[in-house]
Amino acid sequence: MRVATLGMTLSTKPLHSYMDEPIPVLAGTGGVALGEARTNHEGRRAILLHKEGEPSELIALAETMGIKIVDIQHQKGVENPRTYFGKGRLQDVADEISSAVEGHPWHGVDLVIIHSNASPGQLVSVHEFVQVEVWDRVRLLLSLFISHAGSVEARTQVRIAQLQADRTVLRELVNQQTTGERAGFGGGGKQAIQGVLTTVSRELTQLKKKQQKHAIARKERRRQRIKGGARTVGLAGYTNAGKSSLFHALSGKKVLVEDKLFSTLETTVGRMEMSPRILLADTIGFIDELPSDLLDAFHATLDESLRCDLLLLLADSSDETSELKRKLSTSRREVLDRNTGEALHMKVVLTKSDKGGDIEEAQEVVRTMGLPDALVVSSHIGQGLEELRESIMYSLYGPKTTLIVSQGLPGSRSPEAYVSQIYDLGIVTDKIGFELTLWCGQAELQRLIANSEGRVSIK
Ligand SMILES: Nc1nc2c(ncn2[C@@H]2O[C@H](COP(=O)(O)OP(=O)(O)OP(=O)(O)O)[C@@H](O)[C@H]2O)c(=O)[nH]1
Ligand SMILES: [Mg+2]
Repeated sequence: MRVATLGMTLSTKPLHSYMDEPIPVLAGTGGVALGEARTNHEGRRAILLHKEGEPSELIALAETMGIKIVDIQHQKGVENPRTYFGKGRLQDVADEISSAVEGHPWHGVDLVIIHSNASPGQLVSVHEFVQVEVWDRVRLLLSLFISHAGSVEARTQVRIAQLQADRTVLRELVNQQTTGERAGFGGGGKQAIQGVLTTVSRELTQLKKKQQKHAIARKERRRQRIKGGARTVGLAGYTNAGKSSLFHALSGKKVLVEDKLFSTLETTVGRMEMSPRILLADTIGFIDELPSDLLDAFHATLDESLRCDLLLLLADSSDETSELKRKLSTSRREVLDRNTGEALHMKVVLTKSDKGGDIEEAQEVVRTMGLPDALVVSSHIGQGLEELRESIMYSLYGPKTTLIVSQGLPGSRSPEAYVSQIYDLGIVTDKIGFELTLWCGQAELQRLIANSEGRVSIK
């Protein structure tokens, strides 16, 4: 069913069987979708409405999806909570879009992006003026997540976030009709929106059940790992900090690495090379001002990475000082706010040391933020990785232990059997005859010694 309202088309069609189809975009014109779903934004041209703050990150986010920001319109100081920009200025933007002929930089613009997080009312009002699709920062992120979501779990998460955002705009439309703000909007239009709202709510309920199942499965996998004596190391940090690259360098497991924001949307767990008892978790990155309901959609996946024995908080050492500070404080806040219920053991890792950033300066930023001294690494050229491995081991197991397996004593098991058990128990770094030096958990160590009939002792 389709109902034309305000130049928008509400469609109830795509709200089912989302798993095997490209995710339909209900969020579109002022948050309300237009007929066919659009998940590929490559080649689109957009105007950015900007009031304050640095726009480069949002431009990079748009570029990640292949959207070109052809112009930035600034309007400082105008307070119009209804329309974001002043009405006159919005009308100018609308006129320019509609009259741009071939050769004009605005020719082909079919998207207006609001630089900040807008209210549903602002989205609807701005759309009313410009008559092309309107996104705010949240909708830009949602569209980006949709185009990057590869797995069923990621798509479920993103779809939930998207429907929740759509619901707020739909409610605003219903509200405007009820209060009579929206003239010429017949009862049929209202019914249609309410119909979509009902379908959205129904789909949300189903998706949340599905998400719950994914979360339970994750929890169970985690429980099994812990039971098996594994220790976990989570990688966290601002988007594009180099998490997946470090994960790959330490685990050898292939994950998506791209010079794009939000390449990774879900948690991947892999074993640390040569230390299979240590599990690493790569996960979605953080970004400033991500509304909490949007991040909440990712909480199951984030939790899997953040509930760990050791958290590595990554930051790009080649970023400008102010950028580094901003990204680190956002990441730290997100990590701490997530309140995983477990004491976080955290290390800061400055990445991309081969890029020629000012490492001393970066270290100073870390220090002034009251964070522990950072380790410095390059996943590309391997710099600092050995020190990082050692430091991970030390955090997880404390100092190394040297064990001696005695050969002369009688017992039900051979010395070789104990040696092999020691290899299973921890990470052996040296072996001279029956003397083995290793990293391993104290509880496991005490158990081995107690059950060794006096054969195994600490040097
Ligand atoms: N020069 C250099 N580039 C690096 C290094 N590590 C990562 N990069 C680059 O930085 C970009 C982002 O790397 P990723 O590993 O995908 O970063 P991420 O934190 O996983 O990013 P998201 O998943 O998008 O949040 C890619 O272009 C990488 O090639 C490094 O040690 N040196
Ligand atoms: Mg990644």
